[in-house]
Amino acid sequence: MAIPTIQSIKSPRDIKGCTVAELEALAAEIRRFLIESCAKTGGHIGANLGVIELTIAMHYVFDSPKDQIVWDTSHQVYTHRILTGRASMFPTLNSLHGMARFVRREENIHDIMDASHGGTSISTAVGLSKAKEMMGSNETVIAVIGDGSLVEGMAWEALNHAATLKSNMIIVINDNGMAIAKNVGGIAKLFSNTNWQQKCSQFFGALGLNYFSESEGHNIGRLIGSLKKIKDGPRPAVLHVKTEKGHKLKGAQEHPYKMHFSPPFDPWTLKVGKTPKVTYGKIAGDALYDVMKEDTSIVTIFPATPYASYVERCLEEFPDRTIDVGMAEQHALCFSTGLALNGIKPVICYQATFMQRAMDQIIHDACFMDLPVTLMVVRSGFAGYDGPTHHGIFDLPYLRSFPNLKIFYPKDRFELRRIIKERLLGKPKHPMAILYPYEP
Ligand SMILES: Cc1ncc(C[n+]2csc(CCOP(=O)(O)OP(=O)(O)O)c2C)c(N)n1
Repeated sequence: MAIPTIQSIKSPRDIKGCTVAELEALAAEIRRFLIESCAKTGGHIGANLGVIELTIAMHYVFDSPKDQIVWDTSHQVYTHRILTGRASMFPTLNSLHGMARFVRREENIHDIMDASHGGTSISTAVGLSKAKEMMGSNETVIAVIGDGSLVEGMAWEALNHAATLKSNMIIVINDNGMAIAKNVGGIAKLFSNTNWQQKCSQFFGALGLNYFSESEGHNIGRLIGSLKKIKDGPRPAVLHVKTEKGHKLKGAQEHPYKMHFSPPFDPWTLKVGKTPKVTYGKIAGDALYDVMKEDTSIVTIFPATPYASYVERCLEEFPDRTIDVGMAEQHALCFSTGLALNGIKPVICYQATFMQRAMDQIIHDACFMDLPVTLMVVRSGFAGYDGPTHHGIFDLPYLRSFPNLKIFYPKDRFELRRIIKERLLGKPKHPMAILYPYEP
C-alpha cells in the first residue's frame, strides 16, 4: 500500500494497512511537517516531537474513538490530530478561532475530553472505564500521561483507584525525564535509575497494576509489539515508554525548555523572533532575586513553571532556597505553610491558572492559620497567547473571598518592585497574594 500523505489522512483507519516501514516513513514525514508548521505558528514542538512514534503505534493498535485515548494536559496531541484528519488546520494553530491549543471535544470526535491542566487523565480514564464496564463493553480506555504530569497529586489518587478496576484500562507513561524543565523528585529518581524497569515493575506491581515497559519509544515496530501484548494482557495495565523530548530536532537538546513550547522560530537555527524584554514576570523575578540576596530566610517555591515566573537566576544563585516541587500546586502551598510555621519566609511563584489547583490549601492552610505566606502570581487576568483555559481571570474573584488574605495588584512596575521588597524584607504577618499580568 502507498504511504498515506499527511494531508490525505482522514482517520486512523487510513494507516491500519501500513507496514512498519511505511509507518516509519510516515513518522519522518510528520516530524518534518510539525517542525515546518510550528516554526511559523509557534507551538509545543519539543513535546510533540517526542510522541510521534508512540501516537502512530497507539492509533495503529487501538480503534479510536471506540477505544478512547485520553491525553493528559494535551499539549502533545499534534500527531493525534494529523491521524484524525486535521493536518490542514495546522496553519491556524495559536490564532483566533484556529485549531485549539489544547484538546477540545468540540473539535473532533477522537478528542475525548477537554484538558490543559496537568494530571487529570487517569482520573477521567478511570471514570470512562468504569462507565464502559457498567455498560458491559470491553472497549479500551487509554490514559497517556507524561512523567512530569504524573507527579500531580490527582494522578496518584486516580492510580490508587485504578488498581481496583477490572475494566479495560491502560495507562501509558510517556517518560522523557522532563516536565517543562527537568523533572524532579522521587519519581524522577526512580525513572532514571539504571535498573528502572525492574524497580518500576516492583513499584507499580506492588500497587496492583500490571507493569510493562518499552525502552525504545521511537521504535514503531517495538511499540506496536508492546501495545499488542498489553492489549490482550491483564488489567489494569501500565505501559512505561522512554521517549526523548525534541527527538531529531537538531539543537533542541541544548535548550530543551525552549523546545517544550516555542514561539515561531527559525527551523535551522532554532532562534526565536523578538520577545518583549521587560514583562511584569521579569520585573517580579528580578525583585525576588534582590530580596533573596539580602534575606537568607526567604525560600522560593515553584511548581514546575520556572520560566513563566523568571526564577532562573534565583535557581542558579540560591539553589538550596529555590525549590521546584514538580507539578504539585497543592503540595507547594502546604510545604510553604510548614516552612512559615517554623519561621521561614516562603514565597510561592504560581502561574495564575494553575494556582486554582491549590484553592483549598490557600483557604484551609494559609488563610485560616493566618500564616505569612506570599503568593507571587504571574499571568493574572487575560493570558492572550496562552489561550482560553490558561487565563487567570478567576483569581481576583475567588481570592477576594478568602479570610485574612491581603491582595496587591500593582498599577505599574515600580509598585510591583516596591511591594515585593517591602513585603519580603519586612516582617510579614498575614498571607498575601501579589498578582501581575502577562505583559507590561
Ligand atoms: C496543573 C498544571 N500545572 C502546570 C502546567 C504547565 N505545564 C504544561 S506542560 C508541563 C510539563 C508536562 O510534562 P510531562 O507531563 O512530562 O509532558 P512532556 O511535555 O514532557 O511530554 C507543565 C508543567 C499545567 N499545564 N497544568
